[in-house]
Amino acid sequence: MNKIKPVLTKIAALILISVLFACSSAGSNSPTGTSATSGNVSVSGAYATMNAGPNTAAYMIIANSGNTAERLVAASATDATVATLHETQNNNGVMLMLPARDGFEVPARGKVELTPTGKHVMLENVKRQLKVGDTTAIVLKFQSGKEIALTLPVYEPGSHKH
Ligand SMILES: [Cu+2]
Repeated sequence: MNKIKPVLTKIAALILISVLFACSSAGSNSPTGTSATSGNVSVSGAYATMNAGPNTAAYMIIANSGNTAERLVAASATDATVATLHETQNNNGVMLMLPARDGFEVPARGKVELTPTGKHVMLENVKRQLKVGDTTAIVLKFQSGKEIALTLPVYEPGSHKH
């Protein structure tokens, strides 16, 4: 029993590696994220990442085709207790996540990108384990009153960079 175990572990590792390769090659052909539009505001490339602990985050590009700025001021998430707007900042080499109290401005005829190293929608106290292949729903709320609902695909952290 004890002698056979390392061999089985090795085989399991080889299977795991081939599964990972299969996933990553499939991933490169699949569309990255979901999109939705409300009037002059459109969201593209939206996705969430798997939660290792109680929290995870959602990332996307928000574009504004209008002549006045829009502002993302709040979000809600079906699978999280709260969804907050956060910004990761590099403070002398220490990465800090700070609440974005004024939300995120989407400039007139411009866009804002929510990325793993910057602005993001933090999903706090996620109520279930989000796995690759799952989806999770969020709603973005803008100062103008617009709301955009998104069904986000769940990706592995770091697997989809813009
Ligand atoms: Cu955060």
